[in-house]
This record gives sequence, structure tokens and C-alpha cells, in this order.
Amino acid sequence: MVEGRPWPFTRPTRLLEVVGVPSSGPRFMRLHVASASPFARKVRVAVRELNLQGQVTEVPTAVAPTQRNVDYGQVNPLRLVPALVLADGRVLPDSTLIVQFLDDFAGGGRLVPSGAGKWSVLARHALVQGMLEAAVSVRYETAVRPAERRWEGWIEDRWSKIDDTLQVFERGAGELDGPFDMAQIGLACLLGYLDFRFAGRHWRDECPQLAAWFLEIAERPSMVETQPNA
Ligand SMILES: N[C@@H](CCC(=O)N[C@@H](CS)C(=O)NCC(=O)O)C(=O)O
Repeated sequence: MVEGRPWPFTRPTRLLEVVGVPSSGPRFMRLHVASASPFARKVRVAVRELNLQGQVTEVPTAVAPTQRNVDYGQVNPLRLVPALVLADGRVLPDSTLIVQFLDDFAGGGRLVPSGAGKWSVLARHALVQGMLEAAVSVRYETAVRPAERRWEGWIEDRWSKIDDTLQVFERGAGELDGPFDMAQIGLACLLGYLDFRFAGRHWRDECPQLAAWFLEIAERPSMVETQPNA
């Protein structure tokens, strides 16, 4: 755990005052989220899978490239969601870090195994994280960047990374029979994000095994309760 260790972040009090979240009580961790963010969804799903809803309050937070949220910058200077604020004001600023912290907090070894399977989960999760970053950057390139400055070759390059990496999971889809770990959670959030933002990509056409897996996974309460809606 983090108690007593040096910490690089100062106490973020101002935003919490602004949004009026109580500073005590059972829900003592604050999770900054945005409904559309697949990174935030990864953590929101993890909170539910670990049964930590009673300890975590979700704080909807407005973030977007070029729209500087000065208040949130006091919590996370990168102004990215998610970020987890602990009861004493310390901040964990990244989805992968937060999921690993929450897994430890809940006893450890459920979303990231501590034994031999650890590196397999972390490696698969790193591939998923790369796909998430590529998909979100395509979203920004197409929805935020002015049309006259758009670079189609760059967008296509991101898509080819996503398509090639999805095929790695499609060919190894048998591994998805295992527990709903951090890699699987990330993959489910990625597929949900493709449906949400890029319905025209039809990823299921090339990934029938992943499509069958996702059909079942999408029914889990943690996935249903965290559907993007903005
Ligand atoms: N590596 C970060 C990435 C988080 C991220 O990129 N979040 C996006 C939302 S999907 C964001 O906050 N974007 C705001 C911006 O780029 O200004 C993580 O895993 O948490």
C-alpha cells in the first residue's frame, strides 16, 4: 500500500470544494470519470468487479483536448481522466495504475494475478492499452482537429495497428476463457468504445470469436452499468 511513502502530488482540495463531494463518509475515494472515456470505464468496471462501489464516489469531470479545465488541473496536471483521489488527497493519475491499486486494496490477485500469470495479463493489457490509445487518438483526430488539418494517412495507420492487434486476440481468443482480469476488462472496454464511437468499422466481421466473447461479457452488470452515454 501507499501509506508512509513519498508521493509526487500535492493535495487537490479546490476541485473537491467546487464539486461539493463530501470529504468523509464511507465513499472515501473519489474517481474522476467521463462517461465516454474507455480508460475511465476500465476503472469503473474494475470497481464493480471488486465490489468497491461502497468506497468509491464517481465524479463526472469535463476533459477535452484544447479545453483547459483549470480546476481539474489541480487534481491531475495532465487533465486526463480517470484519476483516483484517496482520502488524504493523494492522487493516482492513470487507469492501469488505478486498477492495480484497487486490486491490491481489495486483497490482491483478482484482476492482476500475483503468480505466474501476472506477466501474461500485463502483456495482454499493454496491447489493449495501445489499442485504446490509438482509438482515442483517432477520435480526437476526426472529431476535434479541424477538418482541413486532418491527416488521413495517420488515421489509417492507427486503424491498421488496432486491426492487427485485434487479430492477435482473435487468434488467441481461447485465452479469453479465463477470469475477467485487467486485460479482459480493457478489451471489453475497447470493443464497447469501437461500437460507441466507430459503429461503421464493423469489427465483428473480421473477429467472430471476439464478437461471441463480447456478446456474453457485455451482459455482466459491471459492463451494463458503465455503458457510455455521452
Ligand atoms: N494513459 C491514460 C489515458 C487517459 C486518457 O487519455 N483519457 C482521455 C479520455 S478517454 C482524456 O482525459 N482526454 C482529455 C485530453 O486529452 O485532454 C490512462 O490510461 O488513464
